[in-house]
Amino acid sequence: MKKNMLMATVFAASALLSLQACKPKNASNAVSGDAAEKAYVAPGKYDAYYNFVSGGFSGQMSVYGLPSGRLLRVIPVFSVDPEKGWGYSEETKPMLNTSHGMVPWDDLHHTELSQTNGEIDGRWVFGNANNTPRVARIDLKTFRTAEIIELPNSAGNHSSPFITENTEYVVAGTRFSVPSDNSNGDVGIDTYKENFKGHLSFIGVDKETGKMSLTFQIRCPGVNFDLSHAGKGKSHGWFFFSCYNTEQANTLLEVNASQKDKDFIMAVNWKKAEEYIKAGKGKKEKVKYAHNTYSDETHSATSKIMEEVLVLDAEELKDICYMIPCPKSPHGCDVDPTGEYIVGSGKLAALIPVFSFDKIQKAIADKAYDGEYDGIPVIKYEAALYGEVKKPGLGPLHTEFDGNGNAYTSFFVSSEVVKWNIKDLKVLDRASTFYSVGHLCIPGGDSKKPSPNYLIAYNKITKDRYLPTGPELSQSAQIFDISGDKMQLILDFPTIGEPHYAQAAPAELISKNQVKIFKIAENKHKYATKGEKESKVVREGNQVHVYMTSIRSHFSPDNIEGVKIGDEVYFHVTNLEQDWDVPHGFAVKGASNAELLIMPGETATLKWVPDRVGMFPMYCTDFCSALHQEMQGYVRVSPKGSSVPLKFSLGNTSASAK
Ligand code: RUQ
Ligand code: CUA
Repeated sequence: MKKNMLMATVFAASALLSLQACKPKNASNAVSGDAAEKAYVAPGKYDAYYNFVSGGFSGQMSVYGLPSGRLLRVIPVFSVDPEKGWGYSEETKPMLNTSHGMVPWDDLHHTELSQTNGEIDGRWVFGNANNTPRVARIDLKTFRTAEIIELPNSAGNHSSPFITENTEYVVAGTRFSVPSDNSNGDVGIDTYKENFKGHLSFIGVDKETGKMSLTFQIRCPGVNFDLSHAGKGKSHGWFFFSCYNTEQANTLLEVNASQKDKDFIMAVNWKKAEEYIKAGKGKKEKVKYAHNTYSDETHSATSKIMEEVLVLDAEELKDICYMIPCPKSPHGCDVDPTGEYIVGSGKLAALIPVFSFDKIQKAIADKAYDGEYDGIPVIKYEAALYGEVKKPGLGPLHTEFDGNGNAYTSFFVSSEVVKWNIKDLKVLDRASTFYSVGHLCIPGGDSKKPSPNYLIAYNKITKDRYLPTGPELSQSAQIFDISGDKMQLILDFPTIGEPHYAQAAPAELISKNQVKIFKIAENKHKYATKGEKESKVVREGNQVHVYMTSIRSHFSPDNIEGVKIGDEVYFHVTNLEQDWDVPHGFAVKGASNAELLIMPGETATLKWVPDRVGMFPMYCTDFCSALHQEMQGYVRVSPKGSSVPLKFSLGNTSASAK
């Protein structure tokens, strides 16, 4: 009997959610005449914005130009990338180190650009790893991942990497609550309510260098933290997190975590938390997490295992966290440019609640509470609520803002974007997406100063939108012109991986700071070879170090003999070029690592363990000049114990050819 009821609920829930791909009407004529012109960027012309798009299960971040939708770059972050040697070169392997050892893949959901005074400053972009909890910082001078920090006490770092208005902190809330790392994790899964905790991590960011450090964590009740955003302006000093599974279920969450009419948005007073840290209220706990940094001077990464974290307990310190009831399984949690309005998007709700920061403050002062949730005060819904947007659509997920008093919310189930006015909560416009839309992006849309020309919708399921490509079809982004009263679809473009959140910044903010080459004179790599004359091959026991240079169009040396079975060969290749956009590549037959792609002035190392006797060609993989195809050489491998002496040369014509 009980089982039947359970199954009935399962069917009801899945019936609702399988409405996931309703095909909008008028799909074919949704684009009007002048659309192409609006998205057109002529050959040789630049786009107006950089768009940083999360790659989801690709673990990378991709960069597109807006409004053209042209793909400019894929930045390797948490996943190995053979194209760029990321995670394969000896220099970059430490970047993917974790307390579990090397984890060569992750699931990157959100991108967040650094801010100064609540405005995008074009210095760094952050990304989160949703599987093995990590946060990465990408340097926008080089478009390379500069730092990755792992998060202890966490599992599934989803509500991350959201930042405060001066990039004081990058914040990360755990999606899965788990027993804390220094407690016994070998407990029954059904002891969720007693043993599972949710942790929020506050990662400090150095103002000058961007260097991250895990400043403190807040221990919270066991729930699933889903998304978050920082307060800004008047609400600077606060953070807001959506939570689901406040039922604290440990199985069949589809049903068991959809029981309550309302879950919560948790408001966190992080300035207060800082005071408690200063007052010594944090407890040091033994944990283990990796902190990896990449240096543009040594062109190498180092990984350090950290062993301690400062933890504040939200239940003990009653005035840092407050729960605000929010219908129903909230996902997105977005703060408008003024910092006054906090929008919660309940995946199963038929309305959008808008909370008021002023009212939340008053409710706290008046203690307008509805009891506690696991020791955290619960503010009365009405006491925090500014108002509700009625009948906006089905399955609201995320909201962005245009800075002109309007909000745009995505609806997964009804496949549309809905524009509404924040003050009077009236729906102003709706536009179909093709099909199930997730995140939205307006350039600067979560800052104090959006630039509201375009809105991009990132869609999950594209069905018949593009030419079919077997069982898996491309995910899709769609650009809407939002400069007028009505949203106008102007372009579809396919994306890499599965896009979740994305952000965009005016192009000139970033393009003016680009590093074009690394100065060879400043190369501090241990194995750098700064001129062809210094190139050499050195044996140290069974290790053979090749100090190699590359320049159009040869390697030095390009003939190597005397390598034997049992040797480990390290090719340390320095690219001697000092011109923009002249990388050289390097590959050797049979290597179990990917190629190297070496930028001008940089040194990179390929480790190769030859497995058989014979002749092994090596070559440049990047078409660098008219004689690129000639950029090649040989390594001779002899048997173990052979007496062939170690020899290396460039331009020596052999005896037989004379
Ligand atoms: S998610 S589609 Cu940010 Cu991972 Cu909402
Ligand atoms: Cu160097 Cu091709």
